[in-house]
Amino acid sequence: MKRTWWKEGVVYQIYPRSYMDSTGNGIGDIPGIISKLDYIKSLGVDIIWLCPVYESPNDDNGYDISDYRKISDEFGGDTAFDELLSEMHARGLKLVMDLVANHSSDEHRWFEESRKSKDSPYRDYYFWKPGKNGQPPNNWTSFFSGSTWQYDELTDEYFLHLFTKKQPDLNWENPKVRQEIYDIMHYWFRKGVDGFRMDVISLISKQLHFPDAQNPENYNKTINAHYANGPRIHEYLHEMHEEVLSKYDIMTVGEGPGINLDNGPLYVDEDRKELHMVFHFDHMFIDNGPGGKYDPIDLNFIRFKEVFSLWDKRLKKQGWGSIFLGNHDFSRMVSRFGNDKAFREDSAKMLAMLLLTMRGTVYIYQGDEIGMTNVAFPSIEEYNDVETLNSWKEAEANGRDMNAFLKLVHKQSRDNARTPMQWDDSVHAGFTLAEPWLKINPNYKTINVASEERDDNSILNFYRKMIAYRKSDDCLVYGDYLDLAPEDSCLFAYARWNDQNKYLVLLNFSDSDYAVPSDIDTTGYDSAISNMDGFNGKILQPWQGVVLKKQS
Ligand code: TEU
Repeated sequence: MKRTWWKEGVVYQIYPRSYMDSTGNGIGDIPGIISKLDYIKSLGVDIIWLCPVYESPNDDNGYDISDYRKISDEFGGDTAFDELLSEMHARGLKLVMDLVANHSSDEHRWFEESRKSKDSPYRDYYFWKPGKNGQPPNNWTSFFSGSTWQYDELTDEYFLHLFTKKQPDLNWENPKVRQEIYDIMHYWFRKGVDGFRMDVISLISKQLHFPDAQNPENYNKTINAHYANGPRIHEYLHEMHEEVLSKYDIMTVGEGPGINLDNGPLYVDEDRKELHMVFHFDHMFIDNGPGGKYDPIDLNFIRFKEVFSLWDKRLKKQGWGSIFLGNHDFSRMVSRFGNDKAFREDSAKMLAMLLLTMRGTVYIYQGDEIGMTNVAFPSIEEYNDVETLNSWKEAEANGRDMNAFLKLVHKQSRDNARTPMQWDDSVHAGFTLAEPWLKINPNYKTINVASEERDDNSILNFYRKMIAYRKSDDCLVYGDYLDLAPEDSCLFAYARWNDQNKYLVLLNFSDSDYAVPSDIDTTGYDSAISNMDGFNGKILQPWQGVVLKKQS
């Protein structure tokens, strides 16, 4: 297994709108991030992944880019970005940007030109099709509700948008489009950026005959059958590798629906020369029913563990994994996988133990290091996320019980992860002096960075301890992994080992004491780190995690 900085590094993800506002307009910005770099460094992380900061009309908060070479003025513009990069490098932190290349904004110059006429030299930068009997070209539905086709009167054709109608899909079949994207990547790499997280990269190659979906109501099936892993995806990524990625010492992590155990290695197998890592969603979509996230099912813990084991096994010889339990698109990790009521602190710490003892590169989402939780705004008016708002409209149109749907919004909305960072207990949580763009979670009076800084036993200080612990032995990064109790309904128990060391990790995912099964032999091990005091080798307290290290 080849050793590299991006395998050993711990990544901290920032959603810039919600991190820190320096100007007093209620919106987080880059100077705000710069003012928090010492805090970020103090966590012990090595890499920051910054969600999009480019110029954008913000229909989807930056995932709709109107100029790929310009940093949005709202975030501080190019000057602020250059300063961020140099301040980060001065502290030994690397910067990974978000590359959103499946689609642009409809306000990008390419699209504005493309719309103008069927003969525009930019027409083929996007997918334009005539309708069928006054209807869209096919029955595909967008990730964010409604048809994926938007009619445009000017030329009497429809254009494709897998996300909102302000996010038209780029046509990667067109070599000029690919070259444009490669040039943009060179531009940022030459500036010194250390990598890209590639947004929905699994969707860039399309099925050009645009077949109707057979089961449009089963959204996951449709994604796999028609949207993801198109026929030329690996050809494009290999080309991107040859033209751009191979020329720099950078890291890449591709994101995407439809990335699964069968095709995952095709993206990340080192010999294939495509990407370094992918974000798959097998554990993140685990509570989605056939109709998607607003048709939820109970979390199956055995399946949850199995996802980690299967992916580890699949990638151990052919690539490298990404370990994460939350990001800006999902509800808060402690609310989903832990217990954010009676055991918030314990379970948040235990989940940190899971993240930081798995094989793969670890990604920590802002706010998880202080145990931030889901929010439950009393009315839909207080939500901002376009996915949430569109799902709401669709549910209304379908005559669903809207009180029940509001409860689903509380559970599933992406805004759970987007409420501003809770820095202290002052007004607006120290995030801004103005009215914030999205309301602060009312629990900021008790859950905030300042109070956790003062408490040696806080979640924050536990994260620092756990990150340092992971880094104390690269067995925890590269060492082998085996689930020791895959059928156990409460316990996640696994071994990590290499030629020098061996660890047992025992995590009690329940609200009760739990006896370690007798076939897990802990003799000859010392308790090395735990999220709470006291472990007698036999009984784990509710949400207790322990890492045991074999005596040498
Ligand atoms: O997300 C891709 C994606 O798969 C999401 O649509 C996901 O299914 C959904 O958010 C789960 O609720 C990426 C970005 O991370 C997301 O923020 C963007 O909205 C989206 O792409 C479009 O660029």
